[in-house]
Amino acid sequence: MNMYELAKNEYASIGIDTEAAINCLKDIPVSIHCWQGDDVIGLDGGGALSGGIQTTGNYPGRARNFEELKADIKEAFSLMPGKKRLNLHASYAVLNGEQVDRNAYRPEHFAPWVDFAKELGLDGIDFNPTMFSHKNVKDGLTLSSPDENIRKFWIDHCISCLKIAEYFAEEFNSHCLVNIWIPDGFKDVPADRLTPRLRLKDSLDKILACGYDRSKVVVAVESKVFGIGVESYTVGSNEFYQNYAAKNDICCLLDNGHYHPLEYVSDKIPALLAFYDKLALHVTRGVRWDSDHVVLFEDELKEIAKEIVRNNATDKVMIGLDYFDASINRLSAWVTGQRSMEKALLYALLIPHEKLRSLQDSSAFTELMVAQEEVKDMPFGAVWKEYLSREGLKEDYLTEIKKYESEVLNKRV
Ligand code: RNT
Ligand code: ZN
Repeated sequence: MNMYELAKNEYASIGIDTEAAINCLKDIPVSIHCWQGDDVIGLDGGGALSGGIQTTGNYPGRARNFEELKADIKEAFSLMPGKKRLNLHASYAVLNGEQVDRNAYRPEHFAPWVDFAKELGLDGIDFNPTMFSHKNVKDGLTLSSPDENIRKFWIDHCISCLKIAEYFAEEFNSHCLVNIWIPDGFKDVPADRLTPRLRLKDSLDKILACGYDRSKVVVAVESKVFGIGVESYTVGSNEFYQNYAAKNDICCLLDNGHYHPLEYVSDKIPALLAFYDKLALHVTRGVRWDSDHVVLFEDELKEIAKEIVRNNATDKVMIGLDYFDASINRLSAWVTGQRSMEKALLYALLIPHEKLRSLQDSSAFTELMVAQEEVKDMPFGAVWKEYLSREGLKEDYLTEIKKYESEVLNKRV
């Protein structure tokens, strides 16, 4: 018997069907962010990265244009198992020299991305208005700015993004998630915490009132605890957006770097599933703060995956990735993070949740602790390797990436 057969038998002895787990995993879509490839710079010349987020490191080979970014995405995606979606920011518009600002972007500016995503056989495209790295981020504010013209510009940007999202949804016959994140906040103690939030609320109302097709486009709002340079106050806080989303029948997007380090998104997922049909994630890895390190196969990632799987929420939780590391090979960063997410989902699919749940419900906490520890010793690695091989992949991706580095990335000087 090979390793997989042995593992299959061992999992069967605890009531787990590894074939069913593998079949389920390959159909769970993961939305992969385009912005790991170019350090969140974008293609529209908006300006240096701003908004309290930062990419650090200077590893050679950053994609500097659309062609390079496409080539890197193609290479990286070819090493990722499972069903993939592409997550684009509006700043990745392909403008071909046209003088058009973000409040007037049109579907045609993203048609080359649609062609590319189809060429790669992707499941769909998700989208994000880009309300940072632009001259109209005035005094750090966008949708909550006291300047009406600034607010109007960003409202129009979001509305244009909703139209583009409808186009994506139609092209792929699959929903498009539009995630609204703004950097708005204050460095130091505010004199008024309410009015900026009322302005944000009004801006969101105006955006949602544009009449987008709710059967195609899913709108989410992403909260945050703080950003660099805006440490004292964030307009789009967790409470603000959760209430806004609930009252307006839209979605919350939870980025696990956006809470106090002792607050866990794995605990927030089931809290929201009690109230929402859908919710979205930005899976990241914060090291002491919202540092957006590459996602690794760690405890909190496993807990997040467990909450998705054991609550039968693989079609309710829209999984997206959000990290950017410029200190290591960017393709390796991409693949390592995506594979970690896939691993965590597989790990969660191989847990006897019903049995554990019944131990909890019968207050058999001694048995529950022992059983949960036993799961950790199961031959997970053999099932992971089998999944990769069925996806036409090997465990080793670094050899291929190093080859690409020497043949392609190192020539970008
Ligand atoms: C910033 C948010 C936001 C961005 C991306 C680029 O803290 O996490 O989601 O990282 O939109
Ligand atoms: Zn995020």
